[in-house]
Amino acid sequence: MDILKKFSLEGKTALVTGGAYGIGFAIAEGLAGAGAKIAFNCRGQEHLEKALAAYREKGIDARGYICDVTIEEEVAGLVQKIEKELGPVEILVNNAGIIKRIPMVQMSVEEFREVVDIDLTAAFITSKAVLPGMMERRRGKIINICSMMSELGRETVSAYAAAKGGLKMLTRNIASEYGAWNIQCNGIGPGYIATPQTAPLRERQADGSRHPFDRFIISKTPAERWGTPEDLMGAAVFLASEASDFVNGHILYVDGGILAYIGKQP
Ligand code: NAP
Ligand code: GCO
Repeated sequence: MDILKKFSLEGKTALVTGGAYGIGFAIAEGLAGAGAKIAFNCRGQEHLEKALAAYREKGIDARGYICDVTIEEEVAGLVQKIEKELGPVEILVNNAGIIKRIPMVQMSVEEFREVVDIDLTAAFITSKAVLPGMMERRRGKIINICSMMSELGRETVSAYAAAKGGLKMLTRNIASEYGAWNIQCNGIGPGYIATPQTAPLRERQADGSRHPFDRFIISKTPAERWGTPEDLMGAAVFLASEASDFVNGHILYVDGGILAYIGKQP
């Protein structure tokens, strides 16, 4: 048996939400490397154009669309366009997300709702848009990008942790409700990854020293480094491929060992 064929995504269409840069871009690149046709979305024309150029530089003929994943009508239109241009969405990666680092007692309800809307409700919206087609074809892959905060809390990220904890359970519920249609819904839980989203946590201090949070993460990670978006490619290809057909409702943590480690003695 050619076991590598189990990891092939040849001819399958993947939608990566928020795939203009960061983790989404790297996951899309990895899926393309395994043969998938790539569709991605973001909210801004400038990000879209930069992303299309970046995909072309990588030799990837990605299709990009402007779509806000919190707006059901926009998502419905996105899926229709992709199905028309690339074919049915067989792989959905719910990656789009934001974070607001604000102490809970200072956070407004609107700010809390915005984070939950994008990081959790949007995954419900996009999954609901692709599930009927997956059910009809009796196969499909949904991958939700969870987080360390699906398991752990920390100061200032109450909305984000609530959303990512909910996303873990939405993942398990989709797996439970649609497994009978040969649809697998799993999560990837990245550790601390060097992207624009975490740039504020890695900024050099005025004296040129590392950010205290940067030093903290290094001390909490057995790998003694931040992850890169590319570290997530293999997990994404695995969960998008036939190789994971009997894996369902699982959150695969790609965190350099943070969740296993008490942390280095100061
Ligand atoms: P990022 O660099 O901030 O990228 C986020 C992406 O989401 C951008 O492409 C952004 O595009 C898009 N986006 C945000 N809101 C959107 C909306 N309403 N509709 C459509 N697109 C939207 O973040 P990242 O670090 O790559 O993180 C990607 C995912 O991984 C997020 O879900 C994040 O929570 C999760 N994660 C990140 C880390 C980490 O350490 N970086 C670790 C664990 C999990 P536009 O702004 O142009 O729309
Ligand atoms: C933070 C970070 C984290 C990461 C990621 C960790 O402020 O703690 O942004 O939330 O983004 O989610 O897995």
